[in-house]
Amino acid sequence: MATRRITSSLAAGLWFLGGAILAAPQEPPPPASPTPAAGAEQSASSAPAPETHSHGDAEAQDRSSRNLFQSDMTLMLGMTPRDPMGGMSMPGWHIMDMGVVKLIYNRQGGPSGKQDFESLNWNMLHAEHDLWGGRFSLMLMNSLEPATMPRRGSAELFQEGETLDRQPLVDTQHPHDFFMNLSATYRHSLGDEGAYWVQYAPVGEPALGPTAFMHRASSGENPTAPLGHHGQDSTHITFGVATVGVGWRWISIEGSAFRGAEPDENRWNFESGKLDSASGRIKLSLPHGWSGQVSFGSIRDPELLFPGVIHRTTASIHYGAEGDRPLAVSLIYGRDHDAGRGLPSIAISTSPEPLSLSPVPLALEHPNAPRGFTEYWLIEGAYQITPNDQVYGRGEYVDRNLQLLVTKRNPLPGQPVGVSIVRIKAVTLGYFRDFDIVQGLKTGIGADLTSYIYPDYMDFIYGGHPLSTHVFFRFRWGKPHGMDHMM
Ligand SMILES: [Cu+2]
Repeated sequence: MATRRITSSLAAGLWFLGGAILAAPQEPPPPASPTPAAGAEQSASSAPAPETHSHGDAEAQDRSSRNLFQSDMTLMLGMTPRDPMGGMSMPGWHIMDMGVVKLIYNRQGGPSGKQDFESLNWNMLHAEHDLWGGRFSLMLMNSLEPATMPRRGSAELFQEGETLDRQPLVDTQHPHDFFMNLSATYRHSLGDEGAYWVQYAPVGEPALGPTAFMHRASSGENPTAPLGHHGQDSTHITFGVATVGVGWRWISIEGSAFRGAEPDENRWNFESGKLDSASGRIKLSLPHGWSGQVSFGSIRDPELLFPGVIHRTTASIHYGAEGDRPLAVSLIYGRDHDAGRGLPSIAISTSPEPLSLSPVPLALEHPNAPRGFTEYWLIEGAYQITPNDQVYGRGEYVDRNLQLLVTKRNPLPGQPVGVSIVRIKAVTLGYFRDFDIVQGLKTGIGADLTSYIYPDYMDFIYGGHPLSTHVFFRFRWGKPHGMDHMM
């Protein structure tokens, strides 16, 4: 099993690399404004980045040589008041390809921990063209994680969310779907400092939550999904999203209609259904690298096992989110409020079918019981000490359903369940080192360690002081359009 995964991980690398090589000659021409040469990604460049003119030479040089990677699609697609492309005209099609493969040894500590070799990976293909005085973009993002991760996903102590074989995933981060994004976006400027945008995505991200962890500069090279993923940014893979947004100078307002269900167990397929959920977001983009957002979503039946409407509220503050600085930090809060206020979302006795034939083993109590809501706090940061050395870290404080953590499975219909919420703290520290081996491919190696704090009565299931670790190689290629000065 593990050997097969290593083989498919390597195959994933080759497959993506093929894409990278194909896309390489199609790098966009440099914008008219002076930016460092594309090859200056991590080496000091003498040409200052355009937005650093007002700062000292030393700072400009520092920024162009030490900056963090981000792959925020809203920036790439121009879903921002100011155009990161700087109004550069593109009469033809411009195609950009970028991606990441991480080959990981993952060892989660304690009696509930597992160990595995796995690969986390994605590739993004982005094409854009001028249209009707604005810009039209197509985005395709894929991941081979359904083949390169264990079937249940990546072992991660205290992680919950989604299912396998109709049982909840516990201590496991689900693999991402093969289709992570497929979207069409139209952006039109309103004067020099404003814009509106519309997007339709058979697979995409509604205007809800912060930039997903894997695209954030503040995540650095951290290969792990936050424990609060399912209360903050889990809607980043949503099958069916329509979004409109408008922004002026430092503020933008966006709204989305989308399908609430989280991806199902088949990670290769395309899912469809009614756009039954809605969200709204206000984003601020402040001077000196600061940004933030608040958003609210009403999500219908996100979790298969716990039907019902979830009201999600998120708020976040970010520094260095554009990946144009050596330091990026995010503080994120998420809250999932159960519209049923934690009461059983479906009474077993109302099921029309005999229980054994019921398509879903219905939970007696929602994981949000008994308070009716769960909360998720996160602080994370990454710092580029030198152009080739990075430290990253994350601290989390999250609500978890105790019964799931203890039994690792869903209660059987009719079985009494404990409904206590337990608060878990987790802290991760990691270090990453880049090597320049192959031109055009960024290679490096990293490792991290995670430690946890939880109530003593859980020692029997998690042990005294579990420590979890990742050791990994990373390959990365390409960079987003219009961000040559940032990468
Ligand atoms: Cu995810």
